[in-house]
Amino acid sequence: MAESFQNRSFNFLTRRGFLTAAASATLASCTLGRRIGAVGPTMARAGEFGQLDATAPGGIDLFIERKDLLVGGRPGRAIAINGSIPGPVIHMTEGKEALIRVHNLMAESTSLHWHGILLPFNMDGVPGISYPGIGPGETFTYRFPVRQNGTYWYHSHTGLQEQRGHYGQLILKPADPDPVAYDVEHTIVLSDWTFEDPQRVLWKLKTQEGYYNFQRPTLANLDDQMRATGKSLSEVIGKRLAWDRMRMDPTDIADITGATYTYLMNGKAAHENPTFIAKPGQRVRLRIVNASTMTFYDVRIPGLPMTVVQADGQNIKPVETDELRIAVAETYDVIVTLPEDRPYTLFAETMDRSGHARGTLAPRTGMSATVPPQRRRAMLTMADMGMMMHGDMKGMDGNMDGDDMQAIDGKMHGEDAGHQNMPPRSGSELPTHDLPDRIEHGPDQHGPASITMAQTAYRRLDYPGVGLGEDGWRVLTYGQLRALKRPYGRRPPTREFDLHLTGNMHKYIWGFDGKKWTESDLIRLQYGERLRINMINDTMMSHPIHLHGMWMDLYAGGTMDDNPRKHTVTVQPSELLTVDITPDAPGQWAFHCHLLYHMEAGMFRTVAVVRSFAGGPIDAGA
Ligand SMILES: [Cu+2]
Repeated sequence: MAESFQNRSFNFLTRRGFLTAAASATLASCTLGRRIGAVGPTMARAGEFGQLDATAPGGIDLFIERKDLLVGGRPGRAIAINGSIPGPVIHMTEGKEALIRVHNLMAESTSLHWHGILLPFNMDGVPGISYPGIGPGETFTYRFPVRQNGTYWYHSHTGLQEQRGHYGQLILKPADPDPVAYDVEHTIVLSDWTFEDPQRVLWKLKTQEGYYNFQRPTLANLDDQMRATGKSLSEVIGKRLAWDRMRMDPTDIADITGATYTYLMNGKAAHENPTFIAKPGQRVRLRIVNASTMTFYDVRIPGLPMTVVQADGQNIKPVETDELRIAVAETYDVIVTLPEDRPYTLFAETMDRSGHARGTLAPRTGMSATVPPQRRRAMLTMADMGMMMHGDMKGMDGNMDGDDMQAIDGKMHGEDAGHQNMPPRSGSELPTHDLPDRIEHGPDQHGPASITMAQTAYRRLDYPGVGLGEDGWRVLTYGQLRALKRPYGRRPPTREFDLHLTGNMHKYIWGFDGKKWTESDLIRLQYGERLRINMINDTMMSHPIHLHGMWMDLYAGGTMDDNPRKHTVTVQPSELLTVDITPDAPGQWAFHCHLLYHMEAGMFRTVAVVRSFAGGPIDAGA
């Protein structure tokens, strides 16, 4: 039955620039790959995905199944979509209706969420919020009008399934002529893969703090630290002890590292060298999606500047840069042009410097260029701790020493805990430009579910991120993002609240305002209001925060005319980041950290867009 569905409704695109070989390979693997237990030399390779058009007549079918695939040349237990990881690139055309039948061929429940897409809430694909999920053997039909364009992606919202490859790219073609000119385009899906059972990874994180952080300073590498910092043995030991008192680690930049991860570009490991054809002089559009569960990537092409034209599917004023950090769940579109008839390395280094994904941009197949060495791992700094005291950001070496740490220690474990959150402020119109550059932390310490807390959180819009900006080349920042055209619905907010990002790394509890999802209430937004959320990151990690169903208008230092809008915003350690929202999509929506294991550990809220705060049912027909 499944076979006939498939053959009838696969619509392969022939758009120039896409590799048709990949498409036919997918058709083959879909048909053959369903044979259970295919192993050894006959096992299909990850990364052989096709192209489908969900707005073509008849719609499309997606088949979700457990499948053994060669990942980086090793057999792994994947969750494949139409036979592959990533799943097919799904195209849609703005103004048309998308029709997607998702068939669950697994013995467990699944789901499929359209990341960044505006649609009725019951089409959003989050089990327990939008619908019950897709049970074993069941088919769920998604049908929604396509109201936007740009580069997006889709993925499972069930348990840890995304870690096994349940994701793919979405390309939404604009109804009007595309303001971005290009000759060829390529899909770049970055992800992280483990051969371990993801549940076991989570268990290790919960029971052994820093399990995957083999880079932490230890007695054995005190010598290295002394050499690197030019400090004495006692200073180095003092610093180490200070971090221990803080019960954190300056190298805790990622929870999960290359110790278990294989880093993938389009399902291929670095040594498999996925190749993207680009002739000299062509304008090449790279549609980059970070479909990782936990990995931030720093993307660059040595020798080639990149012109960033889109962020999270939204056109921005073009910015030329040399490197960009892409958070989990973000997308960036860049234009590059090869000046010479030679290959260039597309290098995606992990933020924690424990590995990389890599491909090659080349005029022909079978070529490769020099792969740059991985840079040294970065250390968190005083700024990450919100310790830019007295506004004096100059004259600091950026690295904390033991005395600084003692001062912080005293502040952070003060006796003034237990206060209530500040009530939401509302009333008159709030300012929309030149917002305050910092916020002092209130008395609430958010209880035992929050172990660290910066005294002051700062705007860090021009900070490229830990480990970036010292290499002598340009790095993209949020402060550079400006919408190409003024987005709709911009007006001053009349209500605001602060939302603290909190966590306890020992117990591996992550949440908002010190509470896990299971301990929290709904966040209620009134339909049509204009609302501001000030996100304050009390933790030492960067969290990519994602709101379903509605745009977040990011305060990026511009004005209502040109601040960008995003579906996912990274909040860096000790950062104050502000977004304005118009809740224009009635229903229930997910709002969460997109680091999969943080979400699973509780950094998640349900948002309800209601007709009135006075009560009454959620009116989906509003
Ligand atoms: Cu997080």
